[in-house]
Amino acid sequence: MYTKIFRAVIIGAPGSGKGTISERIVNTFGFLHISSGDILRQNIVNNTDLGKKAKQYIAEGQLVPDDIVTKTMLARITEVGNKSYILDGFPRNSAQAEILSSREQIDAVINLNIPHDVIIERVKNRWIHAPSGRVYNIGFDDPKVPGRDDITGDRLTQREDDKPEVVARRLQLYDELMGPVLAWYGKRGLVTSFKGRETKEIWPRVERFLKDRVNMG
Ligand code: G5P
Ligand code: MG
Repeated sequence: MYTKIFRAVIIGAPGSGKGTISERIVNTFGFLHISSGDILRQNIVNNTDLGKKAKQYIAEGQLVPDDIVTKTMLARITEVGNKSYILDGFPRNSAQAEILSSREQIDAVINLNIPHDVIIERVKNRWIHAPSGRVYNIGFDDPKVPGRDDITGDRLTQREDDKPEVVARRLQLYDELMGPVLAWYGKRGLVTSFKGRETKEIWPRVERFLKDRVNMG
């Protein structure tokens, strides 16, 4: 058991490995993973009002309007209550960062710094099981049976926003909007950056970083 609640934000470009690293944090430290993209995609699969509103923005690589996402994410954080968590995909711009900081005390910002050429190659090979959100990658994290989800055997699909032209837009938007957010957290001494080309070199450093900070009860 961890005695202190630890609230972390993970930041990184599309395809930088936020989901992959978060999953390892969940398995090693027992944090909850709160991913705005996963929540939005789940709502699209379930065809909820939120899903219907978000679908087109996501397909085009644009941000879903702030008010909708912020409301959803703050509600999820409230629901989680007093538990350690890792926030992935939120905040996504300065307005969201300010609202979050007015509500929550963030302990650390983990910044994944992966070169764009690596990212472009990775997302071409990303396959997902949309109903569950499970993610695979050909050559890195292959499904047991090619093209099929490990658990259900359902056919895998590619994310609508992983088309090359949409990825280019997402990367550009990321640089534009997240530069100021990183600077804002940086000024408060919260950012630790992890630079590299592969998760296998990044993860041990993130694990060490958290082990040094998270109090073990
Ligand atoms: P998301 O869902 O937040 P992005 O664009 O921030 O999407 P994404 O694409 O989910 O981020 P990731 O989680 O950083 O990427 O990366 P990942 O899935 O872990 O890894 C990418 C792939 O590489 C995977 O297939 C993985 O298996 C593989 N991989 C990992 N490590 C390695 C490695 O070492 N080697 C190799 N070969 N492969 C590896 O947001 C989506 C959309 O939702 C909306 C927006 O429209 C956004 O575009 N949205 C919001 N809108 C407004 N405000 C918000 N706060 C919003 N949040 C989401
Ligand atoms: Mg992700």
